[in-house]
Amino acid sequence: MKVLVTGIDGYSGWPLALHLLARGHDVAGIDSFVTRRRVREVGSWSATPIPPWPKRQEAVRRLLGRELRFYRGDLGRYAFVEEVLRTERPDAIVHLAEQRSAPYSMIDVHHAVATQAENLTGTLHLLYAMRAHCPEAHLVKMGTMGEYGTPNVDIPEGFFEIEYRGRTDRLPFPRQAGSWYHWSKVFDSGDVMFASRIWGLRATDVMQGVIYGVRTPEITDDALLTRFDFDEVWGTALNRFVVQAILGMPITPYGRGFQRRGFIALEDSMQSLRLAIEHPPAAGEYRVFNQFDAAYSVNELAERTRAVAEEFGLHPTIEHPPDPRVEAEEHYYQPIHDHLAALGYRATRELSEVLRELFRDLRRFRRRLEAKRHVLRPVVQWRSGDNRPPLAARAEGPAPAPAPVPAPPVAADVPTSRTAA
Ligand code: USQ
Repeated sequence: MKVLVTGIDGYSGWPLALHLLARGHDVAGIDSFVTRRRVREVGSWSATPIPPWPKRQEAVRRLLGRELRFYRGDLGRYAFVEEVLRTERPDAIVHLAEQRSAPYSMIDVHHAVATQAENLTGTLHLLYAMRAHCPEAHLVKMGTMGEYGTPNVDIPEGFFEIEYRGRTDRLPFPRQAGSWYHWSKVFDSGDVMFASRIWGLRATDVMQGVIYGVRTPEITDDALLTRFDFDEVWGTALNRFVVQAILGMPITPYGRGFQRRGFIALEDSMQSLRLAIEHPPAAGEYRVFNQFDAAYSVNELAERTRAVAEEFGLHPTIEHPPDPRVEAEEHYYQPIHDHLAALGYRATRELSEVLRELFRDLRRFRRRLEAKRHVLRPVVQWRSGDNRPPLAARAEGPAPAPAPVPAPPVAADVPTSRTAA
């Protein structure tokens, strides 16, 4: 199939491109490199060194023997989106090109507005351009499990049957997102559902859990590594916990730590997206997949990380900083996830196994982690309307260490006629 991946330079976009190429699909990608810039904005970098784009493209040619077509540009420019869709006429579009960090969206009013304006604009531009140039294509839209929040009932896959005052209907399940970022995905979901209805587009809305890990089978060489963020703003829970353990810092489940989320390994997330692409819905159908493997509390993640760290001779402690977010720290959590299994999805990676792989991989990049250890500490507070001052202070890094005082020479350093001889 001919697949267009928006956000191809990102954490999931890049391994997805490799995975699809390895499976014989024809892949083109779009990116504006905005994530690279925004990670620098908060004073951080990817643990894995990410080469400039032409080198990535060249590595694909050399190691996979495949061509990867690329369009540099911003989905905020409709003329650009139209031009790419008119040229490519893809069978499927996997839309990953969105601001993906909840803490980033909570920094201040400008980051909140940028997140929602960019995410909604990009999705609407894609929907309109699809209608005009490839109405038969299938949109696989990256949403998030966080759209649902943490209701005190089971979470269905998008829709549920409800009886109210003696009448029944099949309605979208209520969304109760927990950040401006997560709300942008809720609004996107409404737009994609509506476009499918009025224009007969086919769409899969992927309610993605938290992804973890850095490796997929296609990443056979360091030149093919995907990015790995670990700072407070761009790094996700488990990825951060491993880095904390490697750096000898306490592992930080926020607050009481009983908040549960759905998690999925990077490799299995790629498998799920490919299955969605290879099994498109009917024209006019809008379907929702809850995409995660297993639910864990952040306390459980911290314990599992500590146990694997011990195997590597590390002895991290676990600390509970006050939760910078506004979220339930203990709650019911039972999402249903049957749709992908019905397409043949089977989890291939187990949490502790991926943890071991992470420790092995990341210890090689320890110096890059060390250089940025100060960006692990959480400073973006959900309750604050302006987190720029503490963020700016932290981005500058720790105060330089005072110049070392030269130590007096110890006896063995003092040349004597005997040692000098
Ligand atoms: N958390 C900690 N300690 C940390 C970091 C996070 O306890 O050091 C907690 C958070 O408070 C939260 C949970 O871990 O309860 C998950 O946070 P996260 O930063 O790992 O992930 P989140 O902000 O929810 O967002 C990530 C991705 C986002 C994706 C989402 C899926 O950044 O793009 O949409 O996971 S989901 O969580 O299912 O909404």
